[in-house]
Amino acid sequence: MRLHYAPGSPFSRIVRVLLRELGIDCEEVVIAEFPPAPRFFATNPMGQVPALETEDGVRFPTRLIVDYLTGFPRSGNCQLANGIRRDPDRWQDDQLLAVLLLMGDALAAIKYQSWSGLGPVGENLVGYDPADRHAERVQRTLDWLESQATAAGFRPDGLSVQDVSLASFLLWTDVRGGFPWRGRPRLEAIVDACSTRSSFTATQPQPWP
Ligand SMILES: N[C@@H](CCC(=O)N[C@@H](CS)C(=O)NCC(=O)O)C(=O)O
Repeated sequence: MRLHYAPGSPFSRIVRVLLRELGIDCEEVVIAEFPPAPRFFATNPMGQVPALETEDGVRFPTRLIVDYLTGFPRSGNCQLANGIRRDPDRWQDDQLLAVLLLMGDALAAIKYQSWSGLGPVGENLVGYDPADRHAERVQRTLDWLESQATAAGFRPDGLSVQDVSLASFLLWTDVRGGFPWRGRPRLEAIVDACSTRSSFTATQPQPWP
């Protein structure tokens, strides 16, 4: 298996953390230029990382990679909760992960709109600023996530993919100019606990250039 990743990418970090928590051997290919060069569209037509080359094809986006990796047999000392759902009927665990990944997309959209430095190019026909809408979406989502979590995580049976995703996104905002997510004690406890794990310290985003 070969993972294409960018060192700063929070989506890539989710996958890299899971590989380490699950003890899965995988070659990691760093993509240094950002955005990935045009030739990368041949690997992922979205031109995005992460992308995981596997025996039967290239897996992307992040959700499909997570599905694949969480299906691997786990070693005895693995602390990651089994699978994405704690039981097959619990669709709410799937929903949590889906919403977390959408929140990551919204956070990235806010940051890139700001970093691009681009302003209005015409009349505003929708009557709102998409970045403001994304920011409100993220704030409401964080409130909802706080209501779904405990200080020990989103699941009672161990570190979950949902915990890893939350921490990857929020720690990324902390080193990329910030986003006001703190003040939610359960989310803070989850992120702080994740940040000290060896899987997280080994995959820290590179310093801001
Ligand atoms: N929805 C995608 C998001 C992946 C994503 O946004 N990747 C970023 C890096 S964090 C990227 O490759 N951006 C380059 C681009 O959009 O051109 C997923 O779940 O994998």
